[in-house]
Amino acid sequence: MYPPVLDENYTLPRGYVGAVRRAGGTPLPFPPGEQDPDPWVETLDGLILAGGGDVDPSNYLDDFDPSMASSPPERVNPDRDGTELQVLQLAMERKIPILAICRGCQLLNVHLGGSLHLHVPDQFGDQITHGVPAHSFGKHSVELVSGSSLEAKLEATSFEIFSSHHQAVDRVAEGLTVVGKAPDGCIEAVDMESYPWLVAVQWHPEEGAESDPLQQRLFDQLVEATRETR
Ligand SMILES: [Mn+2]
Repeated sequence: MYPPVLDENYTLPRGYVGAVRRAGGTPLPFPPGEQDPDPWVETLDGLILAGGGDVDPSNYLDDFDPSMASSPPERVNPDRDGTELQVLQLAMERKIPILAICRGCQLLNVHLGGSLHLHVPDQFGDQITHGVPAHSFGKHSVELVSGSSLEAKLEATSFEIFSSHHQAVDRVAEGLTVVGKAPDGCIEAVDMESYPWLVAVQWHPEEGAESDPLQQRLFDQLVEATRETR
C-alpha cells in the first residue's frame, strides 16, 4: 500500500485489486511501517510490489544531494522503503512468485545492488512521455528483447503501456538482465533468470489491465505461478 503521504490514508489504486481478482487471486494489501513483516510474508503465495513514490536515493547513493537532479525525489517514505525491502528479502528467500511494478521494479534493482536515474528527463530528454508522478499517466511503447522470458510470457514484442515515473533503472544489479526498453532507451523491464518466477516492469500493467488482455495476462500468470509453487 501507499503510505499516508499525500493525505491521511493508506491507499492502494483499485487497478491492483481488480487485476488480482480477475486473475482468480485474493488481494491482501499491506500497509507500510510494519517492523516485523515475517509472519505476514509467511501467509503469502505471491508478492506484488506496487507503484508509488520514489525510493530514497540514500539506498543506492552514498553521496546523494538534491542538486544532483533537476527535480528532487518525490513522496520518499522511509517506512515504505524499510518494510518493502524486508518483505522483498523474505519473499525471495521463500522463492515465491514476484510481480514488481514501477517503484517495485526500481526497488528490486536497488535491493540487489543496482542504482537508479534520479530524474528520467535529465537522462533521456522529454521526447517520450514517461509521466511525472503526481501528474496523469503518460503512454509510450515498449520493445521487449526477442527471445526473453517476458516476451514468452506475454507472447508479444512491442506494445503500448501506461507510464508514470521519473526515476528508472540506471546501473543494472548483478543477476538481473534488461528485457525491455522504451524508444528512448529507458529500461522498462528486467528479468532475473535464476529466480523461479519473477516479472519486473517499469510501466503500470494494473492501469490498463481491465481493458487490455495483454496487461491482465501478467496478473493471470502470477496467480497461476502461485498455484504451481504452492
Ligand atoms: Mn516509462
